[in-house]
Amino acid sequence: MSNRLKGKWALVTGASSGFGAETARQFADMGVNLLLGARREDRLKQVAAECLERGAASAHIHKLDVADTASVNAFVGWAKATTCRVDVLINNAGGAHGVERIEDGRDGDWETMFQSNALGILRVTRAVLPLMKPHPGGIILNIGSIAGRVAYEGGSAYCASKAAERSITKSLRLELNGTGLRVGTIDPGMAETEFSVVRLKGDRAKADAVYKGVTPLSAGDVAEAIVWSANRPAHVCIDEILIMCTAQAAPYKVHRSEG
Ligand code: NDP
Ligand code: 8X3
Repeated sequence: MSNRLKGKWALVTGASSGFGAETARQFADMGVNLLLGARREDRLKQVAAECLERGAASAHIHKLDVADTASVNAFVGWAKATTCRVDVLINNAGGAHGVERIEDGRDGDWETMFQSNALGILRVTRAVLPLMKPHPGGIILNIGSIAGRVAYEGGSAYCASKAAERSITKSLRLELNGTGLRVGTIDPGMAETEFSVVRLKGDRAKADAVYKGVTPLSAGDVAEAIVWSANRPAHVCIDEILIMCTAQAAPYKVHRSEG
């Protein structure tokens, strides 16, 4: 496979674990310069060290809370002081909080999901675009979910926040038409990361049960789809990828083996 990413600058949000960390590692394998953000700086440091070992051209980290405009602007100001360009933006930061039905839902959970999964993408994209527009051929990939396409019980706010991601991606694709910048969404189904531990408020046993009897996607599987999309030639835009493990045919249709 041709490596069109060597020496390019990639900014990854939510790079401290899961898809974001693995995407950073796979970009590192291709000799990319990395700008990595998340709230847990200790974890970012660890990921950056691994990326340098794996061949990243450079790996820079800075604290980022995508739910806070001031934090996003400070992060992008730092990125601008580090480099004059961003070629690849991966809007990955986010997650789910709670599995309650609407009648039992909590304001805090709903607000957190919309802040990170929907408004976070808007904030980060607005701030980063000036670093991308002078460089046609760049790409913005937002991380959506099967949940943004199919609603399920107990997922109302999460599904809605990912449906918002889908609409934001489509609007951005239209707005950037003619600039040479590409825009797409990568929509995974169930993948074993810290996602379920976060969603289930740290209950590890319940989180493990989500994947019982299934071989779910790994962070590596999803990162491969992200990196492959980013590595297409400049005239090719992968608008969307829906990626699920073989055992999952829909959010609520998962075949589990016994034992
Ligand atoms: P993880 O929990 O492993 O990773 C989530 C990442 O997002 C962490 O790096 C976390 O960093 C970061 N993050 C969360 N909130 C914020 C915030 N406010 N500001 C900055 N960073 C933030 O889960 P995944 O890797 O699975 O999730 C990544 C994305 O993929 C999410 O958008 C999720 O909704 C989506 N997704 C996940 C699926 C799955 O089944 N795993 C399937 C489909 C989509 P930190 O806490 O350090 O800030
Ligand atoms: C995460 C996948 O099916 O839990 O976005 O909503 S699912």
